[in-house]
Amino acid sequence: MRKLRIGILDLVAKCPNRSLFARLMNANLASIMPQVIAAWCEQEGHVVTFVCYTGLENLVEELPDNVELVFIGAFTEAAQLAYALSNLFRSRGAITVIGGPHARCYPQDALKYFDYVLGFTDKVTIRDVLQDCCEHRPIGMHVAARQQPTALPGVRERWKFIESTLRKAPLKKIDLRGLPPHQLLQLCNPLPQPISFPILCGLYFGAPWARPRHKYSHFRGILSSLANLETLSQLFGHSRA
Ligand code: B12
Repeated sequence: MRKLRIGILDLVAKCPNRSLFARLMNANLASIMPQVIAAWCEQEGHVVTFVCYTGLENLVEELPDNVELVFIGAFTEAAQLAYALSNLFRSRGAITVIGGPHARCYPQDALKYFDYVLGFTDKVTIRDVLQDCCEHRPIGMHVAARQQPTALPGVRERWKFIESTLRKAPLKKIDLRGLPPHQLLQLCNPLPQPISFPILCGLYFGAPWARPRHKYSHFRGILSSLANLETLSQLFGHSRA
């Protein structure tokens, strides 16, 4: 397979927003799947540029002009922005893919604006898109795995992409660095954590709400949590000790 230049956009915001709330909070709403897809694309040998759009970035400048394939993750709130971006990248010669809540809820609408619309997405789905990677216009191609992925890359594999998003989240950054590993574990307990719950869950557990109901999944989940925690304690805990 030829090496592709890939752009991945996680649309947390639907438009520019420089409010204090957006600066402090928006990066906490980042999704896990764009990071997962970035890691899978790199594992397939492609070159990835990853951007979590929180409303502060200049989107036109953030992705290189010459990306050949663009993945966009969007809620329906940001669907209009996603469609406009798809149009822009297509006009520059790129192939575009949408995934996430909007693509799951309204695939028929999204198909009018994207080459690929993804439902459930696992590594095989991504590999299929990477191998096909061609125009599907005027109506895109709907691609979906039969079920949710049974495993997701952990913190170590996703770290490059997590880190670029963490830099945009001043509150959470303080949370993480001040805490020893056993408190990190408590934070990972899926109880309400007003500021850092969503991204912490994604970060440590690989989105526990997304785990498949499988007889070994709990055990596997614990193992992967421990691996993620070990990585995090290496990254944060030991440097403080
Ligand atoms: C956890 C959660 C949150 C968390 C984390 C959100 C996040 N950024 O990840 C928090 C609390 C922050 C949140 C906030 C909101 N949420 Co919410 N949330 C959920 C919930 C419960 C689970 C989603 C999840 O992470 N699943 C785990 C992942 C791994 O699985 P998945 O979502 O099914 O995704 C699969 C595919 O869609 C695909 N995929 C997912 N993302 C991407 C990205 C790309 C690029 C690709 C190719 C594929 C892909 O791969 C996955 C594996 O198969 C869902 C309800 C549900 N049960 O699905 C609602 C849900 C997604 N949320 C919803 C809404 C409306 C919101 C808010 C807009 C609410 C609000 N008014 O503020 C905000 C928006 C936040 C933002 N801008 O980012 C709606 C979305 C509806 C829509 N059409 O957009 C849902 C469906 C709930 C509902 N039924 O109304 N949410």
